[in-house]
Amino acid sequence: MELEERITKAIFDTSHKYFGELLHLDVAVCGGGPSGLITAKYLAEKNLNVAIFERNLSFGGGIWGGGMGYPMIVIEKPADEILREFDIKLVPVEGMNFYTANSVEVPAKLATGAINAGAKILTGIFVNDLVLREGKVAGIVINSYAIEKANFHVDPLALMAKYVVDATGHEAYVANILARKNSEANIKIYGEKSMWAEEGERDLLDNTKEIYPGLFVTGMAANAVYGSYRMGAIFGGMFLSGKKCAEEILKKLDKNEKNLFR
Ligand code: 48H
Repeated sequence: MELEERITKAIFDTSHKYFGELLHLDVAVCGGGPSGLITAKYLAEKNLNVAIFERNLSFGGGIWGGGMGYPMIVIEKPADEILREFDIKLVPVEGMNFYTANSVEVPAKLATGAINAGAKILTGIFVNDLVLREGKVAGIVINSYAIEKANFHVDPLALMAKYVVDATGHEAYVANILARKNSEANIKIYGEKSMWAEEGERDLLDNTKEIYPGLFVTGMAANAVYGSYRMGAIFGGMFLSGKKCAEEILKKLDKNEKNLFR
């Protein structure tokens, strides 16, 4: 066999196995920004089969650019505790209840944490729809983002999941799809408001929840669904929201397993 052939075969064979493991996920996380990476880490470390689907070729969402291109983000307490778990360096800001962190180090280490915990990250994959079963979200519909961008009529593929997380940021893409295509779901999307950092950060935790059986929202998507404020380059809420989302899913999984064996 020529080397070229062996390279192709190695990629085909391993990809076949890799995709095979995604056919029935415990949790499908849509979007690989901070909230999605954190949700995935805390779920994967409980030995769940978790994958993140990110349309871009890189994960990290809105962190890389820091604040208007200055390579720093702000993290307020108590979210710093989460960053310490990912070994991210924090610089205290004098007289303030917050820290700065480097906007390149943060996404790199969040992704490392999620991958080391066992989560898979698929990039270049666009979540374009949901699978529904009897009033519950039961999976995601995916396509190559390159195909979507080229506007080719190529049918997507579907993956089943016990829970789906909308971590698509400002667009709340997945929740919007559910609302727009399925009027019987009766989901109202309020849309994000202008900037009010304190209120936006505060609301984020309350807004992080299951919005429809099987579908959770986290991060900016949660505020977009429930009509709360944007907050600029302060990210503590995103980290806390990602962790809360994982905890809520764990509670539900725990309850369902108990019901199963009752
Ligand atoms: C696959 C998709 C799809 C899709 C989108 O924007 P993000 O960083 O989102 P969060 O909520 O984790 O963090 C928000 C934060 O970055 C932010 O924007 C803040 C704090 N803004 C405040 C302000 O005032 O502006 O990441 C979402 C990710 C991105 O990487 C998208 O490419 C991806 O989701 N994505 N991936 N399928 N349909 N839609």
